[in-house]
Amino acid sequence: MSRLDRREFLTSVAGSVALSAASSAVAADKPETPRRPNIIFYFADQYRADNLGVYGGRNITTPHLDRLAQEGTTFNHATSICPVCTPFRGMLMTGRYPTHSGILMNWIEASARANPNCLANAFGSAGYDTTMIGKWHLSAGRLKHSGKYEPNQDAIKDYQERHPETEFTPPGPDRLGFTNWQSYNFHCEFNNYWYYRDEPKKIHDDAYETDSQTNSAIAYMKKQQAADQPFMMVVAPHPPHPPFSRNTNPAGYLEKIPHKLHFNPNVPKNHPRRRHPLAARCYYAMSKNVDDNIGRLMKFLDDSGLAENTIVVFTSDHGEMHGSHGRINKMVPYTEAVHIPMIVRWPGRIPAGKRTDGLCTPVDFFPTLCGLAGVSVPDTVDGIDLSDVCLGRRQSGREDTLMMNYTSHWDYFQTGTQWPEWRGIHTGNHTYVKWLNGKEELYDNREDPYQMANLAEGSKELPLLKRFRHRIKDLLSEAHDDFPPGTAYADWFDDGRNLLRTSLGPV
Ligand SMILES: [Ca+2]
Repeated sequence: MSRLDRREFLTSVAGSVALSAASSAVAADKPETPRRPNIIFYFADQYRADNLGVYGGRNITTPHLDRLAQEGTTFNHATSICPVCTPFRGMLMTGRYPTHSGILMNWIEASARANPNCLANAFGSAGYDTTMIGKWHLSAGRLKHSGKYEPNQDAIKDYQERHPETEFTPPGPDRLGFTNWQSYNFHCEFNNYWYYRDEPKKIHDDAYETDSQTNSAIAYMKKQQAADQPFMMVVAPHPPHPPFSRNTNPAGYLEKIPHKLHFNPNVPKNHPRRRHPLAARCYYAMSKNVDDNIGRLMKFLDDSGLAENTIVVFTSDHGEMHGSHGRINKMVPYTEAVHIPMIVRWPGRIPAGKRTDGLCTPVDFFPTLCGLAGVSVPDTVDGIDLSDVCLGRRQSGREDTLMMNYTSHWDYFQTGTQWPEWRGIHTGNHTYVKWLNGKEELYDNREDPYQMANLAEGSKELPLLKRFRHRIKDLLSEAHDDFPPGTAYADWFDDGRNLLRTSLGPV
């Protein structure tokens, strides 16, 4: 069956299921027909794959996420192809490469005009109730009129004085199709948590951010149980994101983290993360708290009976370097920054306890969720429907993926500074990188999991290197990506960071 035929088939099956559900409500004596699956897409920020026991984590235990893996399928090679907040979120919501959606840097306005067919639009049109809980980071927020090239603190302060609720995204197209909203654009007040609903007025909660959002998710599902309508819910906690400090930690968790941490062998001996491990310990404290919240969520699903017909996905927007290759944070092509967890559970449908080597990228989430739920995928989507891989019917959906970092600063259109621009290819087994200055890197991730031997430095004529040099041209062409310096993209936006054009043309 072709991809389109299959979609139509699933849609028609799903449609008849919905009709059956309606008629069974009338004829109460007939056995109830299962309705379309609910979706919980839970992604923590900066959550490395190897935080989890199931990915070999050694610094914390993650019994609840490990249980999710035992009951679902785990992707060994899920990759955050543009490892920074907003581009990930843009790829999740649109299923498109950042060059096509225009969502290629933090703190810009995601354009519904350029991207009318988003994840929540698709599920909403298919009869789902759609809910966003947590960090949004698809709006320009406090940086809206702060310029495009250099941080301008005076402009940020001036804008904030005139617009105190900078992190509010109003109801309407800017919410990219979500109807229920308990969200905020960006803040790091994990212990003084606040969010917005439909008014530009902060709603404060005494609970730690991740705890609060999980409470909200459970309260929403309780309410939704009474409504005869499936839901698609995204839950996006900001922790474990910097700042990594006692003030931003969940109470009682730092005590659970060992004083002596395991660091990868590619972290220099004298790196500050090794010498002063408090920051990393705080990171793991926040990560441990995420696992406990997944435990609470799963317990609710068990107790309520929702577990059986609810697809749960756990992933992350990118990783955290923690000193590997001398770096912290993200925006680099190395495993610690790009390897994300990806576990999907749907009892009785998705094989339990299975590992797959199939590649999974952020542009694939949208069509994959649609494929699992029988929702039509818009033809604007660049990603691949991996539902057959999730369901154990196919080994993989793609052999390689483009990776990219468009600008050398996460909030401004800069070039060649702390996080120089690069493009790359990830195949699971290999990582190939080309930097804007022409430098190449090639790693065999099986033989050299810490990426310490750059094969491109050995022989410039290595056949594999030649193959990747050729292949990256195809992948860049597919994404309409000319690999320009990061400053070139400033022309895509006006002074309010609204999108004017993408690589496909004017918006
Ligand atoms: Ca992030």
